[in-house]
Amino acid sequence: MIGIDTAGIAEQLGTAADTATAIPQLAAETGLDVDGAYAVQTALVQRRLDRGERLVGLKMGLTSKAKMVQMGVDEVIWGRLTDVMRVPDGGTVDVGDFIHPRVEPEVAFLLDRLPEPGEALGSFADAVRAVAPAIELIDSRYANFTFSLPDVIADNTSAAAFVVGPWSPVPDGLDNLGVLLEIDGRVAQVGSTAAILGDPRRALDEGIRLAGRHGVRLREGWVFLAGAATAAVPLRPGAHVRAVVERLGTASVRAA
Ligand code: 0L1
Ligand code: MG
Repeated sequence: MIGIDTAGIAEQLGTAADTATAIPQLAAETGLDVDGAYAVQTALVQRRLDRGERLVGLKMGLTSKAKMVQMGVDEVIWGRLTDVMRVPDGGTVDVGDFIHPRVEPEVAFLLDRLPEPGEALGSFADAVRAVAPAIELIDSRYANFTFSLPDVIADNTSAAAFVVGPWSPVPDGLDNLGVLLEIDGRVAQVGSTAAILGDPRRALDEGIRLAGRHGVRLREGWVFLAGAATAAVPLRPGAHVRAVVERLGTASVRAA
């Protein structure tokens, strides 16, 4: 895209994340569109890879009506996950490392071998080795957690940290499992995996298709976060967060 300072925008977003300092939205002022925003995301994630982080997965964003309404946008989006973003199940995150973190309950897939470009996608059970309950910690780098679609794509879809609970074999159905988000033992959000594009398995098709448009192939062994089953909840210091997914179990994290 002519005239867009992709590297400069990526640097601003990366510095905002590194210093936990919110910045104003960038897209309207710079004329960034969706394709340009994915180019910024690539540069932003490359900045992490250049300092030694490894790509370990892909996440889908805005996969539920609740999220689209909460954020005022209307398209499924995707972002990249690195090893440094992964927090062990039952581990601790420091709220001070983030600007205004929120948590949301998700379903994670452990990817098996996916088709080569041009090969047909086999069954979901062939593509996915295991499934797990998960928590995504999102942290928009924009002031007031407010952004346009290109803004949030450029910001790696607010990806900040994630927790994956115990892996289970792929169950027969994933499309209507109950989901709870608990904070300090109290139910904060209730939902169903049906909120994730009607069936979280669809999120994988979308991820392969949309990331493929930008030349990104999902890899064997990667974690795939299919999307949130409820709206996201602000993460306060001291909170103990649990995501419970029917038949899959629990993932948890503490906030320091
Ligand atoms: O994972 C998500 O659904 C987040 C996508 C970006 C929008 C947001 O920050 O809530
Ligand atoms: Mg999410």
